[in-house]
Amino acid sequence: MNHYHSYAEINAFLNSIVASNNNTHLYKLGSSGQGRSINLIRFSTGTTSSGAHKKSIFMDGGIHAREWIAPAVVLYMIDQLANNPNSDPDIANLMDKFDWYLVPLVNPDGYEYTRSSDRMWRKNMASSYGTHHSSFRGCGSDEMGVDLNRNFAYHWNPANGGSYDQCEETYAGPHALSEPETQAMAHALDSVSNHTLVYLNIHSYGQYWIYPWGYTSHLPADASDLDHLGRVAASAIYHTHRHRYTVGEDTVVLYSAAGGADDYAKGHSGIKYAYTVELGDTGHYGFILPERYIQPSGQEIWAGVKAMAHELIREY
Ligand code: 0X9
Ligand code: ZN
Repeated sequence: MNHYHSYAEINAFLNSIVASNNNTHLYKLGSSGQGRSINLIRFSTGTTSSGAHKKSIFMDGGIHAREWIAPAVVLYMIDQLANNPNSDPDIANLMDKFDWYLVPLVNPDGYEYTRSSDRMWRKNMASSYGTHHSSFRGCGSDEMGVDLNRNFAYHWNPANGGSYDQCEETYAGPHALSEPETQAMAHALDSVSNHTLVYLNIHSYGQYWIYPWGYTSHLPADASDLDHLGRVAASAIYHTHRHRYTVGEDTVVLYSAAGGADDYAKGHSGIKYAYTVELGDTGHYGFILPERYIQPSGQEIWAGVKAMAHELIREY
């Protein structure tokens, strides 16, 4: 929990948990463009007494390659659920109350590329999409790829905060869900949505806890519910290491951008509490956050998630 790990190390960690923990299961959601597995670990102590799925919380990290703290924080939460290192009775309770779904690395190809070649890479590693758009001019071998957080199928629109140009950082892809990584995530979200209350799409940086819509400044009808639960999380985060997270709607707090995972989870899958979480810091280190920040980031986000879970127990 003090290092940023390779794709292979992350998989070895997941496999070791599943081998030694009866309540866990590893699912392969799909394969990346370069053939790496996109893995989900589920923690579940079983169905409800009537045989139904428990309410679930779904979290993922690493959709953007360079945001290394995001997969690290998801791995921190996986470690807390699997090993409960401080023997916290609260974790046993939350394990029993919810099913937990965690995907530590949505974009393994891009992540490995940031480790080997270009630390600031954001997109996946899709090869050239050729001449599908008239502005195609060709770009260098390290300028391909699709911004996976512009590629989801809910009001997908490259002109809204993305780009039609595959050489750009926010290239939205040739069409919605053109990428194997977004297909895998969309399918997973759709599969669990009828019993899933919360979806967190974890990024860095800026310290924001934000909610749909990203494609429009119109608020969802239940925005006050999302705002309230976001503030519960932000308050628990603040009381951990005194870091302030800004809560609000995507376009109000950040900017307008269509095709995001949060919009898909809420608008298409129907998961009520869909958020984008931008971890620390606020810009001093930015994406290149030193490893000593992994533990405090994990601690504060896990505190936020646990507070959110408790609030939901009161309400559902
Ligand atoms: O632009 C993004 O994809 C996210 N910020 S980042 O700096 N990590 O790239 C924010 C996404 C917010 N959600 C939507 N616009 N739907
Ligand atoms: Zn991001």
